Amino acid sequence: SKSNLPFAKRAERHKHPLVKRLFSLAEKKQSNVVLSADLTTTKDLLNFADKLGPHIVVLKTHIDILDDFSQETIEGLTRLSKQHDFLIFEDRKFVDIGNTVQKQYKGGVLKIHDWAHIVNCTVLPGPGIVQALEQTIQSAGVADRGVLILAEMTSKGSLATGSYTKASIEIARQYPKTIMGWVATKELSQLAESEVDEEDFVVFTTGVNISSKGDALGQQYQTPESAMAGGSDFLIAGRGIYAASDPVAAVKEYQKAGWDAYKARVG
Ligand code: S5P
Repeated sequence: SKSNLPFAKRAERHKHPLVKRLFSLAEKKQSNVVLSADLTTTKDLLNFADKLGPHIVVLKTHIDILDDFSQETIEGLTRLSKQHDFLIFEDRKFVDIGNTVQKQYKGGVLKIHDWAHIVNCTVLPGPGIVQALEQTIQSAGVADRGVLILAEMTSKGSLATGSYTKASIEIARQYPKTIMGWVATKELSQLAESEVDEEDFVVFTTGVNISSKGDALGQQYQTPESAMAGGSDFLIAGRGIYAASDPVAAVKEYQKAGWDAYKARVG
């Protein structure tokens, strides 16, 4: 399966420019770590982005949790993303009719499309949500934007299962120019019949933590090794890294665990 191919090979074969860049970045930095930078001040966010940036391929934000969001936040993130060569993923989890989602993506105070390379959405509203995001991306005429579908969730009792998850894969296949892959606990391509031989959707796995099994609000974790064994490509970790007593040591530990597991898989 495609998950046994090296990232360099997948970069070469892929048609999505941002997926190509993501795989190449991973090879260059020898990292498949996505930092979930759930910090609540601009100072902390930029500080962590600066310190941990060299070890990650993507920095995932929840821009609406900042106490002091301003243009400075975005300028800082953009500067650091260039300096340390990582992509920015705003974990916005769009879920609405297409018309509303376009306004949320392009406009408001956050202007997410201007600065986030990657965003995600659910397919609860049906395929129109992806069509809307695709239209915004295509009319802006930029090549380095992409979308992930939230195909599963890590929290206890999640309803993002079964036919919802299967529909996520089917909808992804309808929008290969825009959809990079999905956020899921494991590889899911096999859930829906494969239409294209060359298909290669990227699997981002969240709920990754080396030293904890979960939290008091229903979060459930797996280790980097189990995520990679399940067919994940990129590991999203938040508190396991930024809340560690030594976050730089922690990010290096996740980087090594993820990269060793990747190397073992591709042989
Ligand atoms: O199913 C999900 C999907 C996401 S994107 N479960 C998740 O936990 N997330 C996000 O990943 C969540 O919003 C948070 O930003 C991050 C997990 O953070 P951690 O501190 O538990 O590693």
